[in-house]
Amino acid sequence: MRSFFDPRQLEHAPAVELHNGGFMPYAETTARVDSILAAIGSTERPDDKGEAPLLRVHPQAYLHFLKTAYRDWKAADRPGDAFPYAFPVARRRDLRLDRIDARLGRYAMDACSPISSGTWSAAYWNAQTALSALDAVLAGDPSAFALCRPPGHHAGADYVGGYCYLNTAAIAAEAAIAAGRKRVAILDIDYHHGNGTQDIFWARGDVLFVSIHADPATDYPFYWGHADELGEGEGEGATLNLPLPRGTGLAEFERALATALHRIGSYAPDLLICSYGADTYAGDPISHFAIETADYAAIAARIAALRLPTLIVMEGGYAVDDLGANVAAFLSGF
Ligand code: OKP
Ligand code: ZN
Repeated sequence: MRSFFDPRQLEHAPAVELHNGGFMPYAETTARVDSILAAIGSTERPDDKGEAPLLRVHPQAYLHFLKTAYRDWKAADRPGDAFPYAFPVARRRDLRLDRIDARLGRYAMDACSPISSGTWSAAYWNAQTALSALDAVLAGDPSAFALCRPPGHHAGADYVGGYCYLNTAAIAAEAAIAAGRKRVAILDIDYHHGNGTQDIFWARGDVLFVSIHADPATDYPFYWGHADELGEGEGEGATLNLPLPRGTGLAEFERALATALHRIGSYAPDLLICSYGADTYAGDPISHFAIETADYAAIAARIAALRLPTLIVMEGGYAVDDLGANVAAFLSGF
């Protein structure tokens, strides 16, 4: 399988995150990439397709914010990386936001996604990586792997969140539609619900969003991913959430996967995008499922049995020492 990655994705390296009331070392480290690269062998550099494919998902004002936030933070004489602290939860409208603090909160859903000096460059090349892997699939490869880092699935059209800045799966889905594909299915099997992807396609009937994740009653992102979220308007019924309890192992995961794959099969998409997180792993330091390394090959083989052209986009996975083996096992199942 062809795999894609750009070293500029490593330029995003925040020092700390706000976690359970204190600043802790940032869990979404560049060492994650080293682990994956060592296990999967060579990758190809993506082409540069510019900002047009990003703008199919994210507004220009949001991209401008991502490009300028760190510079503006430093211009305000702030230490470290840029963090938001005030959020317009009741109503968001077009206000002139002169303070960097106001802009940070306007374009964020949480305080888990600091902006560091290389965040824009990393997110930009991250998106290009997804787009070049998509090209391989559109050109006829049965599957391709985009080593996306930072992850993307918590980022909405105009908000950062959960270590995510640009929604790589959504950017790839829109690029596939622009290239003539009529129906795209996204299967998100990261431990955390992909709230950003769900939001972006909430009212869309041409993109099916199916997610298996930890029950938001116990786990981040809390406010999305409940079973009663079904989409709206044209998108009503094109969202399927399958929350599972902490402690879930392969057997229960595969029951949910069967439901997910059945729905995707009946939708009959032209393309499948799999948002793959290896944080369902038993040894993951921030998550609570019990999937083992070898299980990822079995899970992937079931997905591959759909026989759909499949783009695999990397999302989370924080057990750095075992991450490469988990990703390699998953890719081997295809
Ligand atoms: C990203 B992905 C605050 C605790 C919450 C956010 C988890 C983001 C996971 N620091 N952490 O879905 O793997
Ligand atoms: Zn996750």
